[in-house]
Amino acid sequence: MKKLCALVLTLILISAFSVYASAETENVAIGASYTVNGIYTDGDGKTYYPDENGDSLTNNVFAQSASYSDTEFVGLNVTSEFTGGNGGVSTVELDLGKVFPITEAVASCSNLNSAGISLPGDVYVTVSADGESWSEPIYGEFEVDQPVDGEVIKSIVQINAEVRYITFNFVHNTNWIFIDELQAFAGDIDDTEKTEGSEDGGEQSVQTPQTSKPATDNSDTAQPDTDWIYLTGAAVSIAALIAAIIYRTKKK
Ligand SMILES: [Ca+2]
Repeated sequence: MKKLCALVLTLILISAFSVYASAETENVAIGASYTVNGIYTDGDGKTYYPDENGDSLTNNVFAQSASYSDTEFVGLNVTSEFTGGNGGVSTVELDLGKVFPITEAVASCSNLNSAGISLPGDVYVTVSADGESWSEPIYGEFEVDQPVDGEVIKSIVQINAEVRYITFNFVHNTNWIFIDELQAFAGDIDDTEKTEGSEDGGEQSVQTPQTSKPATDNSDTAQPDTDWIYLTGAAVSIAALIAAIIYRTKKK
């Protein structure tokens, strides 16, 4: 009987911590390679607010403030050769190195209107597992409804797909967009979309998330779900520990 109880308690603890572990997400974009399209070069070949070391966007370092003088920022300009020829949309092509179950992608942007730097009018991504078959655009939402001038603001894009390549598209409101970090979080993907789309024949390795730009604020939905899983796991663990203590106390 004692062994059975110990076994049951062990299984409860293992399952609880498994739930906790699976609820975690990890930024798998750290150190990933990327290509920036939209850095401005003038007629003399001088570049402005460049990506000095070619790693600013995935070095897991964030700017200290929204100031354009912080070298963590890469400046994207609407009059750059690429962006001017791309309808006023700068892009960053991110390669994660291999396929991951990506829950969401995040772009960190300066909001410094006094210096002519504004948040993108829109941030949207397209994603691919193989670099050939791409999703429809998936739009992000800023982390706050009313971004404060002078702060760095994140745009969060819900992905929920198996992807390796993520192309961020930044639609310019004004001349300048400044980005200091891009993130891609891997974790348990919500496969609701996959289930609904299973009638397509299942040939495509990339799910095609709905092109959506929700008017309502759904940006917090994923995080509370994760929190509830974590809290449930923690509660089960605590209950199992208390039960073990009571059991041992009674045995004495
Ligand atoms: Ca950075």
